[in-house]
Amino acid sequence: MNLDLDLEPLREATRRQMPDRRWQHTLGVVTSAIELAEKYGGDVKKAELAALLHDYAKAWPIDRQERVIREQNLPLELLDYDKELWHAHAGAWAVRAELGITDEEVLDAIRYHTSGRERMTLLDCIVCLADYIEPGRAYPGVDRIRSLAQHDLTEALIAGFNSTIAYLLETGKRVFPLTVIARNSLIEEQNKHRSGG
Ligand code: DGI
Ligand code: FE
Ligand code: FE
Repeated sequence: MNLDLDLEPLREATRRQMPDRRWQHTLGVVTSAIELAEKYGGDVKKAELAALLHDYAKAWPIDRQERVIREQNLPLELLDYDKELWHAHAGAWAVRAELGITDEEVLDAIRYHTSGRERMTLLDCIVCLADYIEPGRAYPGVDRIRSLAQHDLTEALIAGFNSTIAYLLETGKRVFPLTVIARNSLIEEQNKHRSGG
């Protein structure tokens, strides 16, 4: 797909899906994703596009998100876990169906931006981490994740997943297995890297 595409109509379409607070978050994720792509040698254009679209379905009514999951044959297992996980898969479907986005790497980065997945690509990591550290984020531990992001993308993302998993444990919620798999996979990556393999 031609990534020199005009982002302006996509910006407008995305902004229309959400209240202003969520749009400001989206702009923050775009800024952080571009910075991370520049720092870690990622594809800056794909990072910008995926970040712009990552929360496309986030503000949709929850029954609409559920309907997309059921009708478009997305993983039904999602419905057994926190509703916060649904918008990522519904959004990846929607930006293809409604906006004509066909780049599979971009679609995967959107699809897995909440849960993560095994062997996350650089683009997956950039979008997921940008979501954790964008300038508008304020939660306990965000500054430590921001500072880790200055020098180690994998370490920072592990810290992000640690904070999410800790929060889910504290609040008695189920943990989507793919998040545990994503964290384990990043730790394996890190160990390989550290042992020089
Ligand atoms: O959409 P955003 O709020 O910008 O951020 P997100 O897409 O990363 O969603 C994060 C929320 O998802 C966060 O409040 C925790 C919640 N969540 C619920 N269950 C899980 C989960 N996140 C992950 N990674 N794994 C889960 O099992
Ligand atoms: Fe999200
Ligand atoms: Fe987000």
